[in-house]
This record gives sequence, C-alpha cells and structure tokens, in this order.
Amino acid sequence: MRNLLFTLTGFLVGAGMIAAVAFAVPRQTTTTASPLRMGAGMGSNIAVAAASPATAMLTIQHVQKGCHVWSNGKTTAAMMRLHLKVGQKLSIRDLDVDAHQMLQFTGPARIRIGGPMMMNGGMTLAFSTKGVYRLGTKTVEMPGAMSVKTIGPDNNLRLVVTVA
Ligand SMILES: [Cu+2]
Repeated sequence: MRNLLFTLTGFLVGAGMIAAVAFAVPRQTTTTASPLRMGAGMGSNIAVAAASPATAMLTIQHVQKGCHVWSNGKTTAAMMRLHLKVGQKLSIRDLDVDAHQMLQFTGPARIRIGGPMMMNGGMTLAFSTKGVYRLGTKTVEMPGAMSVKTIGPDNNLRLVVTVA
C-alpha cells in the first residue's frame, strides 16, 4: 500500500510537472503577445501613421551620361521638385557608384543631414517646417571607390522641396 501510494504520488507529481510545463510554455507566449498589449501597440502605430503621411522616396541612379540622376520611380532628372506635407519625411537612397553628401542651400529651417551616403546607403530627412528647401548633393571621393567611365561632366543633383 505504501509503495502504491509512493508510485501514485510520483505519478501525480510527474503529471503535475508535465502540466506545469505545458501551461508554462503557452503562458509565456500569451504574455509577450497579450491581446491587450498588441491592441495597444497597434492602436498607437495606427495613430502615428494617420498623423504623418507616407515617406517620400528618391533614389540616386547611376547613368552613363552625367554619371548620376535622381529617380522618383517614374522619371529621372538631375533637378527634381517635390511637394511634401508638414512632418512628411523624404527617404533618399544612393544607388550610384559615387558616395553623395546631401547639402542644404536654403530653407526655412535647418534640416538634419548626416554624413555622406555610400553606394546602397541612404538617409531619411524630416521636414517639420513649411517653406521651400533647396537641397543638393556633392559627390565625395572615397578611397578605393570604383571609377566608372561616364560621358560628359557629372551632373550636379539639385532638389527643391516645397513643404506645405
Ligand atoms: Cu555618379
């Protein structure tokens, strides 16, 4: 009888542990992805998305004549005009063989510009003040950068961003 009791206790403890493990695993997942927390997070994301319009995108493309041009996905040009809403961001990606440093010539507010964009690198600029911003890039010589034969002088990329 004592033996049976021990066996039974052992069985129950074992079963209890299995149950505990079985409950512990899904409980952990429910804690991290709790519907309440997910709901709150998603809610705030939606609020942010609604408050600020989608990020505008430009790439710097390599071309044979002039070495590089802006591209907005539809047209390419050395000089681009963009219209953004206040608070809208502009994402720029350098697909040229050159490194490009963004420049701000004029504008109602100083925008934060980082260091040069390497090939395949990029940056996102934020426009929080209304007005007309004149921007551009200059190419930056990088040690070990590849040299590609192009036709004619390199384009000076210029960008006029109207924020309204
Ligand atoms: Cu170039």
